[in-house]
Amino acid sequence: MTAQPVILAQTRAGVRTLTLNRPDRLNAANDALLLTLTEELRLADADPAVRVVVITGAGRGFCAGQDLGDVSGRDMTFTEHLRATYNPLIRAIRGLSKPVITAVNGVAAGAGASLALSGDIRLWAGSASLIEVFSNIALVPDSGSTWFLPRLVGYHRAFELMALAGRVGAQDGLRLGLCEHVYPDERFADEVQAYAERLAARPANALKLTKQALNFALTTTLDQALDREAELQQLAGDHWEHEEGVRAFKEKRAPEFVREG
Ligand code: LHQ
Repeated sequence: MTAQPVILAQTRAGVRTLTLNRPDRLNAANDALLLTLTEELRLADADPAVRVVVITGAGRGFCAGQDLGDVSGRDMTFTEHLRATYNPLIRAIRGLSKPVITAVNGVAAGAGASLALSGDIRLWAGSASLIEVFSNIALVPDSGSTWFLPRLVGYHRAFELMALAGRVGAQDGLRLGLCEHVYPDERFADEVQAYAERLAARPANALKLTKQALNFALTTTLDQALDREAELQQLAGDHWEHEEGVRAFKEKRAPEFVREG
């Protein structure tokens, strides 16, 4: 019997979809899944045919966090394990030069919740939910949850969600700003693909620089953000996409930001 790949990958219309594929464990993460996903992100970043990356889960779950039945990480300390697997994954997503959509098709728990929050765009199915489940097993939130969540909901709501490990359903997720859109389960995959294709038609260089600018601004002063904007605007303004955008505006037509080669 051939083992199932832990990550399924396919590209359609400039959209690279990476599917966590351990559905009988709600896509709980083992080292193979984490390392393969990180490597797939590196490949997607380097592939000019890929303009947007989608991360989603197979079956009824998105990702239930660390596989608690998998002891392969336990020859390392917790610190070593996080530094070797989860941290490079979250850094790869935040540092990717292309937009990453986390398409949360079901429950996202523990490090799976961190993964769900790490996308540039977060789309949830109606049956999706998020649980900062760590305190149920007396652990500290990791894989970026302590950074993402208070920035989205403030310290106090973040602390409550972490301390009580409450389940946030899709409508509350939308209200709290944990996702941008919620789509019905039966249309979810199609809606995600359509959204991703819309993003793929946008100016890739400008989006890459926008991501850089926002990531920088999130941890800096207004003064420094203004300086960085001025530098990045030069890079955007010197790019053919800008010329095309202005020409299209003057010619009263839609800009064409996708070029072969
Ligand atoms: C699972 C898991 C799972 C294995 C469901 N593992 N099998 C980083 C580095 C180092 C160390 C530690 O941690 C970390 C970061 C972390 O992520 S810590 C947090 C680890 N995750 C959890 O504690 C979540 C545990 N799972 C749950 O609380 C529930 O399964 C949730 C709330 C996610 C979903 O509940 P249900 O929808 O009721 O599903 P279920 O519990 O029936 O799960 C379905 C199956 O998936 C079941 O297996 P079975 O053979 O009985 O059908 C579960 O055992 C399995 N599963 N999560 N993390």
